[in-house]
Amino acid sequence: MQCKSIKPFPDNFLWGSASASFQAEGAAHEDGKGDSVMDVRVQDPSICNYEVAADHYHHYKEDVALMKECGLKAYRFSIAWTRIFPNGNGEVNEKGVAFYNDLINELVSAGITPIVTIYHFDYPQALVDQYGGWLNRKSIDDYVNYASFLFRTYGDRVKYWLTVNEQDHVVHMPFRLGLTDDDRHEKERLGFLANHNMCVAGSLAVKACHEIVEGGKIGPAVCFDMLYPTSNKPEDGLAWMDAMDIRNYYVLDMNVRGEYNGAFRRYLEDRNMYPEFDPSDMEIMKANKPDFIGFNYYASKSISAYPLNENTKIGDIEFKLLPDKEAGIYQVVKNTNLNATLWGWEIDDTGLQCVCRLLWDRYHLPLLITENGFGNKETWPEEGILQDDDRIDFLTRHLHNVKEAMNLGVEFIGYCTWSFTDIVSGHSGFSKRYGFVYVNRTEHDLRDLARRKKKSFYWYQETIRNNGENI
Ligand code: BGP
Repeated sequence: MQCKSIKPFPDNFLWGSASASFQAEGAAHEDGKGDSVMDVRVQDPSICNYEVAADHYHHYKEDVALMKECGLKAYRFSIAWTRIFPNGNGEVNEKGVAFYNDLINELVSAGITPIVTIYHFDYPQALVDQYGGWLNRKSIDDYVNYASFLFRTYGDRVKYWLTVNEQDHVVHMPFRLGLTDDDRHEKERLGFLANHNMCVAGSLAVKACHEIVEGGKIGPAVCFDMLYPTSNKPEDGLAWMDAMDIRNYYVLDMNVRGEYNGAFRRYLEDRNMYPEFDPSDMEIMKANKPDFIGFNYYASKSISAYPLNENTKIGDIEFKLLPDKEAGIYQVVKNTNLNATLWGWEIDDTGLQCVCRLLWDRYHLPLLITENGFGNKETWPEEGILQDDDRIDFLTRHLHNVKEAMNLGVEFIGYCTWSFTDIVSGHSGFSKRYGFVYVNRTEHDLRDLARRKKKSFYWYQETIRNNGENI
């Protein structure tokens, strides 16, 4: 709604930026680090791998100094599980432990609050080899042991923790689970089994965090696209509701309410994908609620009904990375009202306000926006600095919607842009940049990896300085 006036951001609002270990650090085989599923995946050779990335492992002091100069209040990063436990379990790698101690100390002395993601896609390959990874219940113990080790080691300085990044995506991305089988339906079934085990593991990590970290707060970091019904046809409204339950709410409903929502459960049962488990699992989830909801927001999607016809049957799915058409339920269609990034991600700042309000209404937990950003193709100009006005516009509009949601009563902990420096994109290597700071390398030419401040760096610096008054 349009309000008469708009209240400012609170003084303790965490203005942050985010990254993930495998996308930022590089040093993929240095100082005893073990392989993760991201290191061993087979990918398009035209895209860079994670060997060097933005070389944050060797540039972390410089990067933190730039964060300090920008005025960041928080930095969200993930710990590479295989730097701490190269085999996923067993022996600790002291050099890996030392790296994160140094990084955390550097942040704390720069006055920047660390927000740590325990697991962001880079699952230990050794656990896949040992017992099948997330498909096996042993994975729950190994995750909880690893998380507890982090709480004991860093919990004196780290008070904000995130359990799993984008679990709702991981379960649909077989290679991130270490699965190589070709049968996509079977992979979906296994994905939902992994989902269940991750939910139990995440809830036990919430418990451990509360027991070990004094004043610790912990929550999930899901991906939450806004979905809209494409038209006012009732069947599109119904398809939208189904899609919200089975694409968007299902992980949070397990994390926060300790339940499979009705539509999600029926969806799994109809497709023989509902996992077998002991009812005590749901008690674990119910008893260990997160303290906040972390979510990544990039885009919205438009949803239409997709009724069965003579060529389709229940269980048929078409994928575009994630399920795109679910026979008998819904399909994702292009939203002609929105512009999109070069990669087709529909840009929708209003959608962010909608998501904030939906999540607040459903769960009544404070929100931490763990990622939001604009990916673009960028090259450093011959003269002057990179004028990334599109990014400034994108972030300004999205932040304005956060401010509006706040004015309507939604509680926030903070907001992290994706990303601070350019880092490797999840699917597009170094050709898709998100940072305030340009990293001088290309897909396969490492150049000097020098850091250069883009125009948006100064915009964010000013925004933080005036606590979002310009938003
Ligand atoms: C999120 C992931 C991040 C990051 C981001 C941008 O889904 O949590 O790790 O990759 O998306 O995506 P991409 O790099 O594919 O543009």
